[in-house]
Amino acid sequence: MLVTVENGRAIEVRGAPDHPTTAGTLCTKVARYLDRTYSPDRLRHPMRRVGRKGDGRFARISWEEALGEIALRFRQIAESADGPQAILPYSYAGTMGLLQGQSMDRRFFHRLGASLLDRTICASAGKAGWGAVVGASMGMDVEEYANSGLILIWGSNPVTSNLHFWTRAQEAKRRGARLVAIDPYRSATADKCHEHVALLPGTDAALAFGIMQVLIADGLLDRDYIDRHTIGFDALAARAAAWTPERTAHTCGIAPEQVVRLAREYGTIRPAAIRLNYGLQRARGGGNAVRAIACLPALVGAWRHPAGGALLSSSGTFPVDAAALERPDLIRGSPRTINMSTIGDALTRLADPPVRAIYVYNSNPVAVAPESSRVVEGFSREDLFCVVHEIFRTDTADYADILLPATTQLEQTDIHNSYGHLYALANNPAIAPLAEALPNTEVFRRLAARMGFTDPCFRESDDDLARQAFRAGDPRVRGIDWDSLKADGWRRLDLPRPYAPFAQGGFPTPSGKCEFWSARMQAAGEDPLPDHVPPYESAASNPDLARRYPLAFISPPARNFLNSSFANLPLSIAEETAPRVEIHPGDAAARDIGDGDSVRVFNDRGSMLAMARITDRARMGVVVAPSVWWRKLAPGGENANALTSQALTDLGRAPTFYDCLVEVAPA
Ligand SMILES: Nc1nc2c(c(=O)[nH]1)N[C@H]1C(S)=C(S)[C@@H](COP(=O)(O)OP(=O)(O)OC[C@H]3O[C@@H](n4cnc5c(=O)[nH]c(N)nc54)[C@H](O)[C@@H]3O)O[C@H]1N2
Ligand SMILES: Nc1nc2c(c(=O)[nH]1)N[C@H]1C(S)=C(S)[C@@H](COP(=O)(O)OP(=O)(O)OC[C@H]3O[C@@H](n4cnc5c(=O)[nH]c(N)nc54)[C@H](O)[C@@H]3O)O[C@H]1N2
Ligand SMILES: [Mo]
Repeated sequence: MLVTVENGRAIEVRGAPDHPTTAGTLCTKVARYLDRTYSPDRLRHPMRRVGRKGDGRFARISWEEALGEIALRFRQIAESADGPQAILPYSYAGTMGLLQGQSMDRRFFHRLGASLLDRTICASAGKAGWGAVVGASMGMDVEEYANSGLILIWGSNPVTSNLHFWTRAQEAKRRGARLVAIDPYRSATADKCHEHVALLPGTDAALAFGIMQVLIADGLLDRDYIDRHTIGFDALAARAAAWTPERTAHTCGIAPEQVVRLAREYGTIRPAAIRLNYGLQRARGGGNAVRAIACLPALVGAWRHPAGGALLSSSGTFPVDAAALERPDLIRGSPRTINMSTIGDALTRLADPPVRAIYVYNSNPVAVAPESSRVVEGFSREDLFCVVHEIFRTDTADYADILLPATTQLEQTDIHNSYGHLYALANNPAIAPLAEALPNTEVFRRLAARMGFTDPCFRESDDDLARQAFRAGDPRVRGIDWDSLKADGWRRLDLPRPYAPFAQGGFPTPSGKCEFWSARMQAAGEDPLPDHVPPYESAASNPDLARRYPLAFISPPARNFLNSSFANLPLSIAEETAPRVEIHPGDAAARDIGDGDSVRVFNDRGSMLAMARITDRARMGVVVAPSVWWRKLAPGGENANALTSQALTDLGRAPTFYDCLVEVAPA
């Protein structure tokens, strides 16, 4: 992103035209970054709560007072019988920069002996499933999709959430490639594909096995690749044999012919690429679904070609030196780990000792974490000392005892890896921090000093930290040093071009092969093979619940929001109009719901109000609520997470946002 500055004020942001992946284009939401940065709603100085928790009434204090109070309370808790693990950090995707996201903050909480946070809220099910088969978060170079012959866009809505991949997919389409979307919802992406496979949520592993069954039955395998570069083919084939097109189609709620056609295309069109993404791993069987899909490219030898194979995340291609940035060696004692995805339960019932202080930064859990009623109950505890470091007064900020102002990306230094492309990036500050806002690294530096943490690592500057971000000596970062990165902005990892990571095998697994059958999983007490793990909540897996709540509810990202970020900007809200729930004409008629009606969406966990949009984009039996709205800006004061549950995925301890049954009624 290039920023034009005049007299100290940023006046324009645009994509860097010479950056190969993004090529001059900012996505819809980030193109509004100036509105965000200069919003009149920015937090400008530290504040202390004056009203009741949740009221959002605050009075200005100085940084000295704010840090003094935090240090005092942390010290009191650390010295109490509960000890420092009664303190919990809570952070995720506000910025995913390596400095502002995972450096001085981690060092601080490690040295303090605070509870560790299991950061599972987005991607850990898919990461575990992919890792079991492929070994690391690596895959195709996103730029190569332009040369693919077939692209399966699986559990992914790139028009909304992955624009720079979508550019490549369109380029491939212009060159004659076939595009298939696999998604319960006819998203803006599915609309533009040649075929849309509208399977039921949480049935992706069944579809992957159905494809395997046809590939095997029709002899569409790359036997040579399988023999040389994989483990466990016979066992996998035995499991796939049960997934006939009929059984697969029945489980997925699609036609058997569609399964057969998809498999034959996948087995014959070259190069065949899969862009799987995180939408498909937000159901109970999400880990195993990714695991089953990760087997497909090896079965047909798709990895042989740079434009074949698959990509979930490229983050594991970057040799990030987490040990240097985060300093786990500083950890005091052996603190427990708390899963961020079940923060509602952690704050209200499960934790012993109880969580007595929480420090939230880079996250808005009151809006984004599942089962809001529990999350709100937890944050409402008068005995919970709550610090929130934020750019805006979010739903979570309303519950803060101490509220601290944060800088935006334009005002801070950072170094980034990526989970989509292969370039390391420098984030140079374009403008000075607004008012009294401070970056995360600086706040933790100052807090460390207040707490008397004397290790020199707490005095390192952002430049010092950035120099340690990647493992020096790793060939992939050859030629990438912080000073030249700062000057150039970005640089591709030192990888061959074209990049075909597994053309000759060499998978980063213990065996060096693609592991259909995994000894590691077996040793961990898991199934050594992938399997279809049905949803917690679906008509097939829980018919009793489905009688009361017959509709599957999914709440994927709205185009104009970034999770709950940007969801307070007037322009972004205007584009999204209002919280809406898309419902099939048949489901709407059965409930006497008209287009534009106000409806209540509800289950045993809670309810939200939304505007009904009647459309066959939602398949029968599935309703779709683009998210994540701020609760306090939504009519009724609830968002989609009033409905979602804290149940976790099969692998990776991740949330099951899209595994959720509801009913809809006129409000
Ligand atoms: N505009 C915008 N862009 C974003 C974000 C945002 O909030 N807004 N968020 C960013 C972040 S943090 C992430 S993790 C990514 C998320 O982006 P993606 O990884 O693309 O994931 P989702 O958007 O959650 O879901 C993608 C598609 O999966 C579908 N889906 C839901 N359930 C299932 C299922 O069981 N099976 C299958 N096959 N499909 C299913 C949804 O209908 C949706 O169209 O996007 C990033 N980009
Ligand atoms: N129902 C439903 N729930 C979901 C999802 C969904 O699809 N449906 N998506 C899930 C996914 S994929 C994810 S990744 C999570 C994301 O959830 P979060 O990680 O909570 O992401 P955001 O909602 O964007 O909130 C990030 C907050 O960090 C603040 N912030 C930004 N930069 C900085 C900074 O430099 N310093 C500090 N201190 N603060 C900063 C922003 O102002 C923002 O309020 O939500 C999950 N929740
Ligand atoms: Mo995410």
